[in-house]
Amino acid sequence: MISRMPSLRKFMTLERFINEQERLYPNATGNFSGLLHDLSLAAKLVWREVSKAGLVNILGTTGRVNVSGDVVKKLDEFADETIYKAMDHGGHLCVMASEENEDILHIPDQYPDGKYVLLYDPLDGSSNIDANITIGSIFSVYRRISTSGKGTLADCLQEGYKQVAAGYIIYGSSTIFVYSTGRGVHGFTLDPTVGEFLLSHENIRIPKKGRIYSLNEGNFRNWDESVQRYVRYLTEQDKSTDRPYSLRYIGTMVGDSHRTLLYGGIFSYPADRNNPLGKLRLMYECNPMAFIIEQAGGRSSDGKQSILRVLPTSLHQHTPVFLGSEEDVNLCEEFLQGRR
Ligand code: FBP
Repeated sequence: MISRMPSLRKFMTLERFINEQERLYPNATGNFSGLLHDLSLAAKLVWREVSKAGLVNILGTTGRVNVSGDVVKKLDEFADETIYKAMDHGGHLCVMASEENEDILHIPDQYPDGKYVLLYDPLDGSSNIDANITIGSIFSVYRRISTSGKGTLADCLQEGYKQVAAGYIIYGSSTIFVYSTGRGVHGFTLDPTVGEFLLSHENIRIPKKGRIYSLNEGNFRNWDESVQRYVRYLTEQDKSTDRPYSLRYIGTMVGDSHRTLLYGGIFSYPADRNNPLGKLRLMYECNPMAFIIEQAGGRSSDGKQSILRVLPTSLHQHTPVFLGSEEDVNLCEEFLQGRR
């Protein structure tokens, strides 16, 4: 007898979930699902290299420097090529852009151009790779705005609220594929024994308020006075407002944002004297993470407005970023905007 017990949910693979979501759209062509399927394969291929990084000659640097002046790690390069190759032939995309490449990445002529655009950070948290600390990959999907043929820079430079999907893969104690298509945020944990992402976190909701703040406090002296005053406020003693908050900082945006999504609180990389526009990239890091956090009931901000409303002007532009629980980001904005 087939039991109807809820435990059957645990056999919900990412593949099956994507197909079931597609059935909710009667006019769906399968293109979008195909794109997400290819992304999940790319994630498994990157996970395979990441999980044995210490054993194969893939730690260390390539000696190259990317467009943002970061030294390119071998695993960065591997992940970049792997995601590009997994995504270039499915006929779902008309153009891609990667944090590791200065210009947009065209679809090879032998493959058809599709109606979607993919932006990705192949490996987030590069400074943590060789120390075997949590790292991740981040992706962001838009519909093309150009009509046909090869995609363009304009297809890539769309505001974050126009994303049709976004997500990340976190390579930590376990590997989790977290994404949203605008219908809630869901997480799938990789079961290496069957090579499948299985539903483990359905419809994630971020707590309204947290007790954790996450930023590189080593930059304190270089911050604007309003940011200093906000962080000082979080570290004062006052039980009635859950202060002092606890400081947690991995130095990998995916890891710090994932913890913030589950536990609440705030993650931030403010502007400072060394990074007057912040350090993190709008298109590859901040837009997709802001989409996830806002879909889960949280908030994002560049200090003035939602990250998703920031007008992109260049592929590799940076932005100050504050994201997390609604009440925490609201409070942070009060300090940043001098209302407190
Ligand atoms: P990349 O590794 O993709 O370049 O990402 C930048 C990043 O590592 C983020 O993941 C992280 O939040 C931040 O930089 C850490 O910066 P810092 O070392 O200055 O605190």
